[in-house]
Amino acid sequence: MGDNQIFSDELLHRLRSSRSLTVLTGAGVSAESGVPTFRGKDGLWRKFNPQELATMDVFMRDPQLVWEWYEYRRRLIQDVQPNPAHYALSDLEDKFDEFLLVTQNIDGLHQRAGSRKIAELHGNIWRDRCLRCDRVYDHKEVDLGEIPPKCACGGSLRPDVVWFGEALPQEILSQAFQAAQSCDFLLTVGTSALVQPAASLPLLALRNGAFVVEINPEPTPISERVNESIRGKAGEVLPRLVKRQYFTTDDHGPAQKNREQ
Ligand code: BV8
Ligand code: ZN
Repeated sequence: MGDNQIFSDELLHRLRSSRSLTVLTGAGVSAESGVPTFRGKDGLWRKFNPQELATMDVFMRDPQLVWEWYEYRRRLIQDVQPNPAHYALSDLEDKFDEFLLVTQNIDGLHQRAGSRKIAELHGNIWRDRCLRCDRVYDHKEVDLGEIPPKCACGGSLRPDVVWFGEALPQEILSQAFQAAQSCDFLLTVGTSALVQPAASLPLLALRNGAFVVEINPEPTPISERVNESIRGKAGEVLPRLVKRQYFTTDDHGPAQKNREQ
């Protein structure tokens, strides 16, 4: 399918003339890096009940079990690499007066692909946080000899991610809402649009008159409501969108950003 069949003239015109782009990503953006999604057929959550494990009360009752689950997930993703979807989004961020990449992902792959303007709604699996003094640690510096590991203050550490029933970090959430309310283009990629409050961001952008485009191989609850829903994989569609949007066919590719080798 040629590019011009995927991207309507209106989509390209609106993206080219946009001064403020907000992107929302979910687990589907990391799927082509080999990171299992939550609800997909290979879903991470097929084997476990995430509503259970990703909660404070299970952690308080059985910190060992929850720590083991996160260690299992860290081992799954420690050797994966960013994929073309991550790099395409990193290429986009300097092309708009205002840009914010709002991610639900906790794998840190956007940062490794060179993205800087990021709001991590659900935290980051490579950080741990003290339950007592809130000090945040780089997971690499945490001694797992004891589970749960201890903070210098003696408190127990937990993964620095947002569990079900927990509030999202206030300043990051308001940054994301602000971006959704003020952007003129919002791209939502690789998310099943089920988890709140992240899932309300595209609808907020629609209400503010932004042009909203979804990229997902499957339909989602918002597919009928966005301006355009593209049935495709992030790693295939995003690089073509970035190329089409900035360069006619005879231009060179986007300037190579300093990328992780
Ligand atoms: C809160 C971090 C309140 C941890 C996560 C009704 C009943 C019960 C609860 C609720 C309810 N309504 C709302 C709630 C609250 C709940 C919620 O939304 N539940 C849902 C399930 C109904 N939300 C919360 O609890 C949030 N907190 O509301 O607090 C509050 C307020 C004030 C004070 C106190 C409390 C907290 C939500 C955050 C939970 N943490 N993760 C961890 O990961 O261990 S959620 C988890 O789901 C991940 O963060 C993930 O990112 C997120 C969303 O999933 P997706 O990213 O969309 O991934 P998924 O697998 O679902 O979909 C992948 C998609 O990719 C698919 O559509 C697939 O088609 C597509 N895809 C596949 N391959 C590709 C692709 N796309 C493109 N390219 C490909 N190649
Ligand atoms: Zn502490």
